[in-house]
Parts: sequence; C-alpha cells; structure tokens
Amino acid sequence: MSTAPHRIGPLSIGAVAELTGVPAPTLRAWERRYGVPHPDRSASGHRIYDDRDVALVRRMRRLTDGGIAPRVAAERLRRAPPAPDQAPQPPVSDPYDTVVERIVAAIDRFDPDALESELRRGLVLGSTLAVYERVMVPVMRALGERWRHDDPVSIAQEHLTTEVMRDVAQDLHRLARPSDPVGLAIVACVADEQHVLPLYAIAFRLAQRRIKAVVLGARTPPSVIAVAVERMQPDLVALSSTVRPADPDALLAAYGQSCGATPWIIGGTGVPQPAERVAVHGGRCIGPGLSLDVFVDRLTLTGR
Ligand code: B12
Repeated sequence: MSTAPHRIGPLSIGAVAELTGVPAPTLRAWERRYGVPHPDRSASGHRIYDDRDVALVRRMRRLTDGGIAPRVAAERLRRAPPAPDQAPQPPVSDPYDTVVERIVAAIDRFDPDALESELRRGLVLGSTLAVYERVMVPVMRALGERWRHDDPVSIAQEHLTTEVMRDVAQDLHRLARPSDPVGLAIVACVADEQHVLPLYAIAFRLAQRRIKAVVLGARTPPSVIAVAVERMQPDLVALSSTVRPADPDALLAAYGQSCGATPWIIGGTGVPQPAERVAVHGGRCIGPGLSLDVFVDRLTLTGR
C-alpha cells in the first residue's frame, strides 16, 4: 500500500463547502475580501481548489470558530503559510463528520453509553458553538430525516438522542457562560413549542458576545415572558419557534406586549414571513440580513 500523503482535488466550490463545512458564499467572501484561499480557475471560469486550498480553508475555519475575526485569521494565515512540502496533509474525512457518523451508528444500535461517549469525545474538536453546529445539529437533522410518526423505532431513537443532547447542551451552556457578562438575555421557546435545542445555539452565540443567557425552556407563553422581563430586566429576549403557531400574528402581538420596551427577536422555521409581520409588533426576526450577531451589535447593553 502506498504511504504517499493523500492528495485531494481538483475540487469544485460545492465539494469544498461539503468537505470543510464552510458554506460556498463564505468561501467566495473570504476569497474576495482576504484572498484566502485563492483557487485557480477553469477555462470556463469556475473555481478549482486543490488540497492546499482545502487545508487553508480548514485552518481559517478553525481560527474563526475559535472566535478570531476572519480578517485577522486571514492575515495570520498569510503571514505564516505552511511550506508546501511540510504542510500537514489534511485528513480526507472531516473529524466532525466522523463523530457524527459514530453517533448516528450508536443511535442505530440503541447504545446510549456509546452515544454519550462519542458525543463527549466530539466536544474537544472545537469551540462550543462549532461542536454544537457541526456535531449536534447534523445528528438531530439526520434523526429528523428518518423520524416518522408511525415508526416507533425512529421515535424511540429520537427520544433517546434528545435526552442525551439536551443534557450535554446544558453542560456546555454552564461551561460557556461568561464569567464577566456585559448583558443579560432571556431565551425561550414560544408557547406550545417543544423543540428546545435551538435555545442552546442562541445561548452559545450570546456567550461569545459575553451576554449571559437565562434559558427558560420549552412552551414559554407571553405571560411568563412578561413576568421574567419585569423581574430580570434583560437587555434582550430571544424566542424560538420551530413549528408554525396556530395563530402567529396573535402570538407575536402578545410577545410584543410582554417584552414592552425590551428588544426582542424571534427565529426558527416556524416564524411567519415576511419580517414585517414581526416588526409590526416591535420585534425583529432572524432572516436574510439579520443574524443574532447583527441584532446584538445594534443593542446598547447595560453591562452586568
Ligand atoms: C427532536 C425533535 C422533536 C422532539 C423535540 C424534543 C426537544 N425537547 O427538543 C419532539 C419529539 C418533542 C418533537 C415534536 C414534534 N416535532 Co419535531 N423534530 C425533532 C428533530 C428530530 C430535531 C429538532 C432539533 O433539535 N433540531 C436541531 C436544531 C438545533 O436545529 P434547527 O431546528 O434547525 O434550529 C436552528 C435554527 O433554526 C436556529 N434557530 C431556531 N430558533 C431560533 C431563534 C433565534 C432567535 C435564533 C437566533 C436562531 C434560531 O438555531 C438552530 C441552530 O442552527 C427535528 C428534525 C430537524 N430537522 O431538526 C424534528 C422537527 C423539527 N419536528 C417536526 C414536527 C412536525 C414535530 C411535531 C409537530 C410532530 C408531531 N406530529 O407531533 C411535534 C411538535 C411539537 C411541538 N409542539 O413543538 C418537524 C418540523 C417541521 C416544521 N417546521 O413545521 C421536524 C423538522 C421534523 C420533520 N422533518 O418533519 N420533535
């Protein structure tokens, strides 16, 4: 068997996105703004990436996942490019993908111990947010693909996995909580909403901004938000709605009232579009042009 380092490429932008987990628009933006990487072009003008480009993208991703701004990360990579022959060759399979595959295999075997140990092994791969987005979310989506209301096996697998995921997400949340917060957020599911994992995605993102998140959990009606807002005086309220509510406009109006002057934002697949339907009640909704980070950038935090 040959011991030569494995070479990959030429690859399309879609293949690189798949391989590295960095979406194609981000790859284009990194190239346009920072020239990292700068792939060759085919005769027809399409980008062709080789293994060194892929290695650069992976390093860029590791740095940005660790909280370094893309501009600074690109500068660092430009200043210290790996010597081509000494550069460590990237593993062909992405370590995050490998962990996801192992977790899904453990779920298939109904092996909760392996599920938890594989998941906890995945925790060392990157930042809390990276592990969440590249391990936990893909596992839950894979579960969603096989889940059927008339298939008790898939339902049992889903219950088993959700319990472990929530447990680990809560541990991560405790660890990621900022020790010197600059703000406070209330994070909750809207009334009747049971999908709680997105709450931790929000909490982790806020923790990166040194905002402490108080997670109120599933099924949090407007009346409960009103009390929490009054007692805790948060800087923001973040709501999640995965399943479309029965009467979204009435619900949004009620949350608008509960939040009063406190800025609030809502996201998830159940949020009614367009964004104006939320804005009319004083809230904002996640969508094109508005990420949680952009929303937070516009807030005046009280400092806590
Ligand atoms: C686990 C699960 C359940 C569990 C939830 C357990 C729990 N405690 O969380 C249980 C069994 C309770 C459940 C119930 C139901 N579920 Co379910 N469930 C799932 C599953 C498999 C995983 C959900 C998950 O955790 N995903 C991972 C999260 C993190 O990803 P995400 O939802 O995409 O969220 C991301 C963004 O949207 C964003 N986000 C979300 N909200 C917000 C808010 C803000 C402010 C911000 C910034 C970002 C943000 O953050 C996340 C990270 O990127 C999904 C499959 C899937 N594809 O997700 C189905 C899924 C969500 N369920 C679905 C359905 C239909 C149901 C039921 C109606 C089924 C039924 N007939 O009973 C009920 C509804 C219950 C209810 N009223 O809420 C559908 C939803 C379709 C839709 N959008 O309408 C899905 C997609 C399955 C499918 N393919 O059909 N479910």
